[in-house]
Amino acid sequence: MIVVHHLNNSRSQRILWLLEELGRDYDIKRYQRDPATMLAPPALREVHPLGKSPVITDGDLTLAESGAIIEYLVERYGEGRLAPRPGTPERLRYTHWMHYAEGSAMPPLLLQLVFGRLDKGKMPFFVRPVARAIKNRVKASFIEPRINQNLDYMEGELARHPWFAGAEFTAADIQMSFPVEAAAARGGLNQSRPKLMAFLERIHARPAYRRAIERGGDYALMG
Ligand SMILES: N[C@@H](CCC(=O)N[C@@H](CS)C(=O)NCC(=O)O)C(=O)O
Repeated sequence: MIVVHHLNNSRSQRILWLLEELGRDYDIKRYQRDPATMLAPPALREVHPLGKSPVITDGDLTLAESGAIIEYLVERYGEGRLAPRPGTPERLRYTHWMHYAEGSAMPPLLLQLVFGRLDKGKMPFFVRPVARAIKNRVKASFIEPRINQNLDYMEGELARHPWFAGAEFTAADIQMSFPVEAAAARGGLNQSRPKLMAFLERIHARPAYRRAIERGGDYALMG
């Protein structure tokens, strides 16, 4: 049986969604973030040394990293679904987005989250204005331009075809859902980028997406 080690409000929601799309049976083992630090509990390190979510176990296999998990599940259980045929331009785009999601789109969104909290923690009162000034400067000069560059790129690609890999919905759209949702939550994505907003509407309307939310529980994006 496939077990998804699922942290609340996290990337592992994508794995539940994929398994629902594939119609596979699976179990969920739940972990809760520390409410103060938002970090995963130490119990996740007993499953995998990185202690992050998602991780799946499937028989003797333990696998971490969303992109690797998605590729494994599609290859092992997809029966040709949710991935374009190898050797096609669509397949190359599928591979591109599968890596781009975590390799390029997520890092500035994570920095946005970290710097957003820079002036919120405990600190002497006279340090707070300095922390706020550093935060605003890094956000304006480094983080936000990179988020916008990524959003412009994604918007442009979705203007060429409805899904990230081409005309058909694939597992690359599941992998890309997290950065697009994170950008809507904290990266300034709004109706000024209508293709990305339409993408969000279409994925949220998918029955498998909704079933995954029902099984997974709360899903408000953090990082
Ligand atoms: N690139 C990894 C990122 C994994 C990751 O950072 N997961 C977050 C949840 S969205 C996590 O476990 N955070 C808790 C922590 O770092 O303790 C993937 O896509 O699987």
